[in-house]
Amino acid sequence: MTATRKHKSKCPPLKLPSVRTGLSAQAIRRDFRDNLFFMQGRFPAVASRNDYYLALAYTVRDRLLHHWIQTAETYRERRSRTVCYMSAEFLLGPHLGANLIKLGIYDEAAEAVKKSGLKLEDLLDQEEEPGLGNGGLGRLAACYMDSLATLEIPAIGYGIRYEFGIFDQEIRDGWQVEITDKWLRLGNPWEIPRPEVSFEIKFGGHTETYRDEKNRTRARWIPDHVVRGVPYDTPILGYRVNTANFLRLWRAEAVESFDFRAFNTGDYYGAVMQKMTSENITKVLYPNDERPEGKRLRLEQQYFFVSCALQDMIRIHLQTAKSLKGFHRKFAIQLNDTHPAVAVAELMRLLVDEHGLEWDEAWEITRNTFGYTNHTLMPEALEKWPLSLFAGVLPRLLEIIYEINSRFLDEVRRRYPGDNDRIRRLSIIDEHDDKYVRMANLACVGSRAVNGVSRLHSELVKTLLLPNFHDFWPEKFSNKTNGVTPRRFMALSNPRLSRLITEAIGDKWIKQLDRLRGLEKRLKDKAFLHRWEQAKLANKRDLTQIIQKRTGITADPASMFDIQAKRIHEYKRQHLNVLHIITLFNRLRRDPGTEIAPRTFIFGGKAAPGYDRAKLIIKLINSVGDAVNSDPVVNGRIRVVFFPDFNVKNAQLIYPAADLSEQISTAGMEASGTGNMKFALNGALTIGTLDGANIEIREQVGAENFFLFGLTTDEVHRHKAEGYDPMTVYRANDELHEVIDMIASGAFSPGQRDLFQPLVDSLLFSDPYMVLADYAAYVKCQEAVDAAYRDHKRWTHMSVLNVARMGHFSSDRAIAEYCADIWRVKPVRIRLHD
Ligand code: F58
Repeated sequence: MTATRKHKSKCPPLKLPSVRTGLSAQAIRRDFRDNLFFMQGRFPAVASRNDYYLALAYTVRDRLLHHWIQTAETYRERRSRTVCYMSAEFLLGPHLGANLIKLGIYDEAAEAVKKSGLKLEDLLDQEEEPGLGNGGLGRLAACYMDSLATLEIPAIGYGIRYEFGIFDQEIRDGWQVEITDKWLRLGNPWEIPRPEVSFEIKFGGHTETYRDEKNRTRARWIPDHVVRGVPYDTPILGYRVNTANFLRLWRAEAVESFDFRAFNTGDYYGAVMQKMTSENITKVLYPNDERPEGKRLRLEQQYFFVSCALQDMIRIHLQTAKSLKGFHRKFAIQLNDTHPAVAVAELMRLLVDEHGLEWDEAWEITRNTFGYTNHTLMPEALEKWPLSLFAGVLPRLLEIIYEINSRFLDEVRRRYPGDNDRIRRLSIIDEHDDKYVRMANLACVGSRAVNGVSRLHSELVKTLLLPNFHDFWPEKFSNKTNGVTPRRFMALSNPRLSRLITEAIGDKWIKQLDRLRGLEKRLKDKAFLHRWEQAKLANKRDLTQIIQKRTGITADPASMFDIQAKRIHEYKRQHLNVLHIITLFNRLRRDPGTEIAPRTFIFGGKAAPGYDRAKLIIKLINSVGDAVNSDPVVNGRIRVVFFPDFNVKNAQLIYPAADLSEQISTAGMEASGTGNMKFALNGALTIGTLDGANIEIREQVGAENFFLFGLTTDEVHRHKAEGYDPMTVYRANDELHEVIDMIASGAFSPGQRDLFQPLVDSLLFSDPYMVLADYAAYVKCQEAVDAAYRDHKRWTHMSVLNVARMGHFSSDRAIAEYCADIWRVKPVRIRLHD
């Protein structure tokens, strides 16, 4: 029985005003002022905007804690089965606005701060977002945490508390410049450190065997270095429910006893160094597209957070259970790609070495605990660790992986006697040239379920990526098409459209996105359609102002906003978009009377710091922009904008203002995409290839409401097999020829003729992403887009239909599928008592 209830039974409850939990504007205002005083130690005359932001954030956090404590208590009493989402990245975005929406107190908070002479928007803007992820994979983890809480599923997110998240991007002279992200500089009111729940993590050293008290041979790991993992918890509230789950991120610290050893020998600086190296583990997020090989620190990061998380889960389990036998019934762990896959071996180590279970029993638990989600087919992104590196950092884990592998390969041999090639392909150890640990193989062997993130991708996982595993365990494989949260990406970021939708169909759509279908009944309602257009226009006006402020470029809100915002990568083909822009540029200059709908081409996205060609694409976009934006003949009919620093906060401004969403990856290369969903949900139409979730989006919204072009996955593969020659395509298409020649001749790089040569050469001599092959179809499809946009009524109609039919792409639907098919977990209703 809880302390509060004990208290209640003894004496009647005190009639206290709901300090720290009240939801009225008045209660919020009172606590806001209190927090300014007691948390920030400020009075209004000297308080900074950040003080006010923090005071409001604490006011909201108090309300979250109320939910959180009730949730934790209920889960504990009920011994609820819990989902643990393990991910090296959580790209959360700012918390304040999202929490206000979820608590249903956005307007009340706005009123409360207004009474203090402040604007809620300014305080929201003050929040530095936690950029603890690179892109889609990290953002998906954040959307899933939101949906888990909203669906009232007991869940914990486990990850890394990077001190420096993804870099901030500035554009100087058209080039990307990376600036260190310092998200913690002004404090983080959303996290609560829990130093009392910390764990020690071993690294390096060697192993030895010994005999235990039952005379069993056991292994012991003697590390040469131990690091402490300290958790920082961030509550994750569900939408209009009482559930508050949490994200537990681990920070690395030095272990004192090790410091003492150095101190005792008088090695003061050695001790300080030890502290610094320990803390390094969680210093910085690795940007993607850097090959994992040789990245010792990254392997250390992965093992560090995974071991902390598993030790924490064991601790939680043993609070209410006598043994670890039922661990897999208490927890379902999802591995967000292979970054946490070392967990398979670590759980075995903890169960066998630390908790004395027999191998078979431990393996039964382990392989019934994990699920593995794959997010990429790109061979260079498949994680593998050189054996020597792995052995040096995690010697005991490597022994365990060998044992898992040897037992697994015995099973394979029994099923396919003499098939040594198959054994080589399935082995967790790659012995081709250098030796590696293949993390995807470890994840497959150690998981009950393996899934891809769109229908096409899940098929390709079965047929191309892991065909041998699919042969061996077909029942393990399934598809879970991604989804996005309508709370952040509609209700919060697009209040105009959200209000209109709510007026038309009520507000249940925010939790049951399928209800958007109700909008189809409004297709003949002229007033509604007019307001739809007005909402989009107002969003575009807002974005125009921001663009002006951040880039100096004046965009016309009446022009079509054609947007490609995502990481810069050759497979995503931002350069195909650029080739189209140059084509239009040439057409307008050749024939100044050419009639087109005015367009603003907007790009956003970061390139990995070490990915030179992606950085060159950014420079090309800006250089073409300079030429186009200043051309008197073009005269503003097309404009090009590179919006710097695409992150969650900026994304929330960009999606609502889009007319056209560019989803133009080479077929078979984008696992799913989630930006495609966010754009469409906000009323943009898509121009896209048959790739990732585009295929399902097109099916849902109707082929007639989607601009399709380009080769299919099969065609891409066939072309490549038949010896695709981009030069032939270049020679055969006059416009393409002209565009490429301009780039090559320095038309966009005056004084630096060869600047873009690496890009041109790659397109002409190999073109692995089939940019030239898809060029003509893309340009033609863009003509259809132009015609559709000029018919405003038709466009609006298509826009409404897109939104109305996007319900399937809610992360609530995706999470419900994971719950039913993989995790087998049920909701737990939380009741709030005062
Ligand atoms: C993305 N992967 C996929 N990886 O590219 C995208 O199609 C999909 O929609 C999304 O996952 C969610 O399923 C992705 O974002 C990374 O950023 C990795 C981070 C760690 C290093 C390697 C890339």
